[in-house]
Amino acid sequence: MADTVVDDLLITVAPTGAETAKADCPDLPTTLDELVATAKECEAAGAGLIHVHVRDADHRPTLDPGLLRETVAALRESTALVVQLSTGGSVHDPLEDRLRVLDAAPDSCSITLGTVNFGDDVFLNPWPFVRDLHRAARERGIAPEFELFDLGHVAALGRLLAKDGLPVGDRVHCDLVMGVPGGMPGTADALVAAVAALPPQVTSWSATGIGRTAMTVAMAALAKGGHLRVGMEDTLTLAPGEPVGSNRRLVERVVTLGGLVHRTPMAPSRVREVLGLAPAR
Ligand code: KMH
Ligand code: ZN
Repeated sequence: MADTVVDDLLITVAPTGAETAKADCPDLPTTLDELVATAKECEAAGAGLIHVHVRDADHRPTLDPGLLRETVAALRESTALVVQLSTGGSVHDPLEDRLRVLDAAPDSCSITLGTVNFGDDVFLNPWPFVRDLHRAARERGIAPEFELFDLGHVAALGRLLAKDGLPVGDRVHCDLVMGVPGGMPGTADALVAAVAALPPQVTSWSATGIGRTAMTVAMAALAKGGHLRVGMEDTLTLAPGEPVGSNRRLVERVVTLGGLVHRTPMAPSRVREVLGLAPAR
């Protein structure tokens, strides 16, 4: 894929994730009130899409269907952000529960294109499960974001689209998740290789670098015309020893970075168009 000239910038915020314990990071938004407050701040700062993992009353990751629905409703009530629910959950979640996430009817859902070692754990994504999620998302009018942790996942995306067709709205949006121990490294070289291998059906892509790879990946993605995902799911420090404090600061940092190359944050209404979704009601 040749470098693309892109004027606007889709900023996804992934505020919570499933891996960090509240006790280790009290700033992590784990309650619904904290999540909504973060979402509002990040929208005001320039985010257009929110990638959501939900926590229970003990701040532990959960895929509880009622909580997922409540969360989607609360985010829609208080923000215009495109709401993406994670179907990745935590490495401990059963596949059936992860498929059931779609019942909460988010605008978008993540779909990871293959199994990957994830630190000391395994993030399980067997091929039939990937196909089931892709089919179910299309049937329900949910726009997928294909999560690519490895070059093999990039190839698998091409295979999925060739076999099972395009998502709703005929748009294909994917996110390169780089720097997970077990996946592709968060380097400019790896990003260039992954972008070059994206299947031709891809209409937009973003990238995120885990931990200390965040800025390297962000700069490489901007240089290649990509969009960005940031948030405390992926990055907990602004610099070694300097906690981020809030998701807003991570969004503000990439708004500034994008501004240096004349990229303007996309409003949620524009993100809906990019993902092939109807305008919000
Ligand atoms: N929590 C990771 C095991 C996703 O949200 O789809 C998987 C993950 C990917 O975060
Ligand atoms: Zn996630």
